[in-house]
Amino acid sequence: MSTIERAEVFVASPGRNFVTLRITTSDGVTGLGDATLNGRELAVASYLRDHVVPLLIGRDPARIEDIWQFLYRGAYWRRGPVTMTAIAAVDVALWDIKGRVAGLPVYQLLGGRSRDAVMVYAHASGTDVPSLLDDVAKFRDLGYQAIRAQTGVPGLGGSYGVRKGEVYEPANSNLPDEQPWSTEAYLDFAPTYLRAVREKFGSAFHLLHDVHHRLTPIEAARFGKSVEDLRLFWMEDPTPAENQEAFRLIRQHTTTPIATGEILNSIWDVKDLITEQLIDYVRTTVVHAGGITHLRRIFDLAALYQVRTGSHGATDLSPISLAAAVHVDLTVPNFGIQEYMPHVEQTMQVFRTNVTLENGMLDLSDEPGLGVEYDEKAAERYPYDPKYLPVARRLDGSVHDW
Ligand code: KDG
Ligand code: MG
Repeated sequence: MSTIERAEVFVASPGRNFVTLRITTSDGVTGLGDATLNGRELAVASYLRDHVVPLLIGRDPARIEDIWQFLYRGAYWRRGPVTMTAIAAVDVALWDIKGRVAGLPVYQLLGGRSRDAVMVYAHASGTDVPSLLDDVAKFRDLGYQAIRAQTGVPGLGGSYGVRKGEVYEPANSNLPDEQPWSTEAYLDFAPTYLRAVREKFGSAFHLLHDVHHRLTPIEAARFGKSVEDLRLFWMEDPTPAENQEAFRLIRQHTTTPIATGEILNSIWDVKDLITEQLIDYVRTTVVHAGGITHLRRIFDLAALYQVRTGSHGATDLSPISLAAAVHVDLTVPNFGIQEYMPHVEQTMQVFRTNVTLENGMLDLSDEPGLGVEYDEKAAERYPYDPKYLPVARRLDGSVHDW
């Protein structure tokens, strides 16, 4: 029987920080898992190195479900982003190994294709309305069928979701960058720029918007109502995810579809949102919600309630996670959309993948496993570079949700 012989954790910063797990079996087969938790990378690296790797050595890599249960139930202290990201890295690496051993891409092991390719949404942003409209035009001309629109709010420096240069990188500072926030200004401004996008481009593509946990339930209800005629594909994270009752109130007031889940980590975190049909899209990911094994479970539950998938896919998810997401997205019956932001060149020197983008759709070729290689030597050129995500403060100086 083949056993797990080695599990190594790499922390590197090829363009941004990534934590990568590589599991090697006694037959010399390797599998890769992403363990990146933006701004808290070393917590997951230590969880893996100090508490998980010793448990893996000698186990049968084919027993993915059993290893998942062992790491989850066996830890006693359950859930949470650090634990679930560490378990995800192991799970994804084991699916990679299973595919390589079988000589099949992971999506074949998951039941094969339900679709030919995976629709993604691009991130258009600007510092003001004209620059946002130029950016939207750029993505439309590149063939994207869905575009998320964000701009800074006038009079407030810096806001989530706005790119500086080619890539959006929110973890931008050695200590948190404290950014001002005014809900009143946002609520006045955001509907006007979303309207400007529809007025200029019509309904030629799906339009998305991320509220990034900034509103109270009644504010979110008002926002959703005020943009109903714009037919958003979704409004994302209207309120902080902890208060799930909030979604009930929002639902009572608006038909704008709701997406949430990028910071939720388990099926228990999304159970009520799904079973009470309080959301339309669940945004949990392979990397932060326990890997392929657990994400499939969440998506199957969602399918029962006509909730579709819309996995998080910002650049702080490594190319391993993007590939794993595409394998899952290709197979699940209730796929909705996949978030996609291209990684920078340094990142792609370290992670080589077979994921392709054409007409706003992702696909991958039939290499066994996930189809990703990690170049350890190249990664050594990019040492860890600690960075924090920003913190938002209201204009009176008090802390707001970022
Ligand atoms: O690390 C935080 C980012 O992944 C997050 O701010 C991006 O909200 C985000 C999104 O929808 O991509
Ligand atoms: Mg988001």
